[in-house]
Amino acid sequence: MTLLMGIVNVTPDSFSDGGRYLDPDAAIAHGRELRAAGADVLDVGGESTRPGAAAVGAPEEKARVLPVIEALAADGARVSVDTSKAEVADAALAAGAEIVNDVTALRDPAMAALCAEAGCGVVLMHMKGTPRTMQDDPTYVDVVAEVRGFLAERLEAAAAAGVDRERIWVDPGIGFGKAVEHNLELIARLDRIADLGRPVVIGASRKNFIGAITDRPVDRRLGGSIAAGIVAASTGAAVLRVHDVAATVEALRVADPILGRAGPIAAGTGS
Ligand code: HH2
Repeated sequence: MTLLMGIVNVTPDSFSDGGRYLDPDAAIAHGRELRAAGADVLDVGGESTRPGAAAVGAPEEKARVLPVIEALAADGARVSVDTSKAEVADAALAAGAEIVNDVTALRDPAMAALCAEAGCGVVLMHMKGTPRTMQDDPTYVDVVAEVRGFLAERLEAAAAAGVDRERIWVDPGIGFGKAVEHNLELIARLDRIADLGRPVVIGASRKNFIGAITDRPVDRRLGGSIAAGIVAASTGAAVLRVHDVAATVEALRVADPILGRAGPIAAGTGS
């Protein structure tokens, strides 16, 4: 089965849902809703990575994510923390998170050492440049080869730092220093990322390339998000990071058996 990572953004400025779940109770309720809808992992983040977002200090980021992670982990949810700060990751793991989702791919040696020591799961993501600069005319000779090469190098670096390779997922970083055609090419050729031998995560949900193609604002990109996610599952993604869990679960209930990935087909009368 294709796994789903449900997004819980505890931020005032995330690109699609900034400010909606800044209150911890609202974020916890949202996480519970996503889990009830079928999310396998809840990805809790306290700092937006959208181009131009304000930087957040570790104390503020911790204050945002820790109560949410604690409550969701206490429910028995599998939680990942979306952070590139070792201090935040450390506290999040102590609060019950099991996975560190680092959009900078453990480039901070302190983060690599922490993940090795904790024995947690890790998501390594590709980003060209920094969130501030990444969308300033990104260029590649061969985007798939370049992203694959980066992820291969980061996999080796993480393993060399002592992170268990079996606990690593890789992510080409849709929208992180990529023009529309780069995102499309990556999604089309996930087989070349999957051949690194680790599960591939894709975060296409509601992103700008979908808006650029469909001419829809961020709150009307569900159809495009489902299309990108399902195509990604068919080309090699094992995990979809999404905002709209219920609709994606429904789409995967049809797509997974076609891809030969499903358990038994249940529910519905088939009429
Ligand atoms: N995308 C975002 C944030 N974290 N992590 C992974 N592994 N892959 C992604 O594609 C990814 C990610 C950006 O999306 P979102 O969290 O909705 O927005 P923001 O960064 O503005 O909070």
